[in-house]
Amino acid sequence: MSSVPSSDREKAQVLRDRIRRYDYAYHVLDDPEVPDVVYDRSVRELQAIEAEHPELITPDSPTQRVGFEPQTEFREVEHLLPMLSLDNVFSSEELEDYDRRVKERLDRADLSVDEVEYVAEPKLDGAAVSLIYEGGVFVTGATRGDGRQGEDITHNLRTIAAVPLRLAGGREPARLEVRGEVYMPKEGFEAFNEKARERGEKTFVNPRNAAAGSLRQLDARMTALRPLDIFFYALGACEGLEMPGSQSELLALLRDMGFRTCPEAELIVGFLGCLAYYENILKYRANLPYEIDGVVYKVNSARQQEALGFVSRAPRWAIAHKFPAQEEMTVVKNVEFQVGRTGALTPVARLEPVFVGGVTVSNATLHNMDEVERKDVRLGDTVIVRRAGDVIPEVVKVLPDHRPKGARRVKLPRKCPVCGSAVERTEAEAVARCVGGLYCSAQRKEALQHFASRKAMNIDGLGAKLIDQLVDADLVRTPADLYGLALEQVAGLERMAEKSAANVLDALERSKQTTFPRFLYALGIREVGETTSQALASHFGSIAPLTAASEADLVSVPHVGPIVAGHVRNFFQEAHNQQVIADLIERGVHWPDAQAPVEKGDLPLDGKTVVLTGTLSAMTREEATARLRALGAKVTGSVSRSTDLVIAGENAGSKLKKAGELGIECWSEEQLLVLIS
Ligand code: 5U1
Repeated sequence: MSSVPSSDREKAQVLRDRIRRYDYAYHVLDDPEVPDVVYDRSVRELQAIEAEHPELITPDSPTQRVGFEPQTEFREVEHLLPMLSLDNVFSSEELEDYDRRVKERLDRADLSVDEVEYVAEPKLDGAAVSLIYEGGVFVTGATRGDGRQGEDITHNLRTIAAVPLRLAGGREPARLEVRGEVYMPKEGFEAFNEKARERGEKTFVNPRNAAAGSLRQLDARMTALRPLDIFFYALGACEGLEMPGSQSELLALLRDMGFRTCPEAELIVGFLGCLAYYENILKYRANLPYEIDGVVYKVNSARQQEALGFVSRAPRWAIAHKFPAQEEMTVVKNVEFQVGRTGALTPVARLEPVFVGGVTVSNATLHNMDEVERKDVRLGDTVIVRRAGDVIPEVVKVLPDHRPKGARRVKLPRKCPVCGSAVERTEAEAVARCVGGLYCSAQRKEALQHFASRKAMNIDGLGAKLIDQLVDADLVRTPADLYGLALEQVAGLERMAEKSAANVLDALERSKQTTFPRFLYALGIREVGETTSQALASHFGSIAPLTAASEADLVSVPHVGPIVAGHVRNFFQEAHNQQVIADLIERGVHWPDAQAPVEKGDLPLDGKTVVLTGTLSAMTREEATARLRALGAKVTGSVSRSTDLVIAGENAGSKLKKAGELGIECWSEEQLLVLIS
């Protein structure tokens, strides 16, 4: 007789069922039944009972996900039914051909249809796996391998919370083989790499390698630390369960049994339906929380699938429609340095042109010298470049086996490549800077572009090209020179019609009437964005007291910390900057002093797009998001050119870095707290 009191036995059973129900709601329905703390409490309660009565532990208990004994090898396992692969199409023409061939074959099999029904879903960039359930319990899981035989990764698959250890709905078919794709969500991938970087450990090149690498761990405790997830999409062998009559019913059955399926899966009709689905997913791709490399279409009807059959290992009833490759191989011809508005030198790889992500790429950013050194990029190296969406192309990694003999390392120039001034790189900063300031024409051009931009002086028609011409012709050295331009000077520039020149001069004239915050923002003081400009303007009311303010005065302004105060102070102490301001005012730039106080109901972050990154200490992300929204902000997940402000907590990584590269204003958590208070 067991010594376990029946109340504990029953309690353990109730808890296990409850936790499975919570898991189902969370992973399959995407609709958590209870908050995380309640879930954790139930798991801890079950763990406590099992610790007291180990004989109550069952292999399918939700507490038994991570084994403690590392494996010594990966056993080979034979799939009950072969794992299929997919043929690909790369264009709408090829897709149309495929759909036509499907219709012709169905015709020949006396299953004529006007249009074929397909189930479409994104094609995940992960690792395909096959799981066997016996009597409703998960017993073996394997990689795809060669399609017939894979490696036993049961111990690692058990650690993935979305893998049911027992089928839902009390189903207990004799044997079931379920197929799906393990993936690492983008956010988890970035966070994982960021941590690895901080610890000086190896990073993963992409989420696919991250998923595959994580599944090939001998110690499941390592896999358990990786943020893995899974979508299921197919059945292999199926004993004791009737196979559904269509792919859409199959997906519904999988969900019923507790398997997570892709929420983007859709039933569509015909070639045009496929194409519309493809276009839509392609557009939506950047917003999906996981990486995909195309979409998969599967003929919906099982009867039609059977009639279509297979060619070698690929079914004729399914096809992958691949997106243009986002990564390609090419050669680094040279590395040059671009100089930005703040003098930052950005190393840029000049590449052998290569078609990637749908465009020809001949330049890729290397971000900064730390990055060049970490990736060990040398001249003549063969590299992988990546262009995802409209993100600036970047060098992902070097292929060392392709390195030519004597490939030269990249050296940070000691002199600015544009103006010849010294280049400085402080210990604390990854960024190297030209110290030439506005003497440097590259910085001057960038500063003038910023000055003329929409949120600054808003000078219509004064774009990058015209500014380049004006600076190169030495007609403009400072922003004040813009207001001294004569019509003949502008009209005399190459490809500039008199009418366009007159329009630019009109726009310059109109821009003279501005506001104090816009004027401050237009000056391009380091780390002084729109919000800080607004705060400085409200606090000081006019230019004279701001120019005379000490750092102590400045830090008393909301959003201004010691670093920003230092930048503001240094800017106004510089005689050259004082002269430019005096010249601008003399040439007619003006604004009503003492800005009207913010009207009641006007929110301080109205219309601003804000991104939170890193770990906040005073509140959760959700609270911070709610507070920011209450201040009028739109809170988004990723940094782009349309981001106005990034708020960085502890250990902020790639998003903060990107914000820096794009010149986006960044605040600490303290600055946010000041605004809230
Ligand atoms: N989304 C999805 N990926 N994928 C891969 N569905 C899908 N189906 C596959 C494969 C190899 O094979 C089916 C034909 C079973």
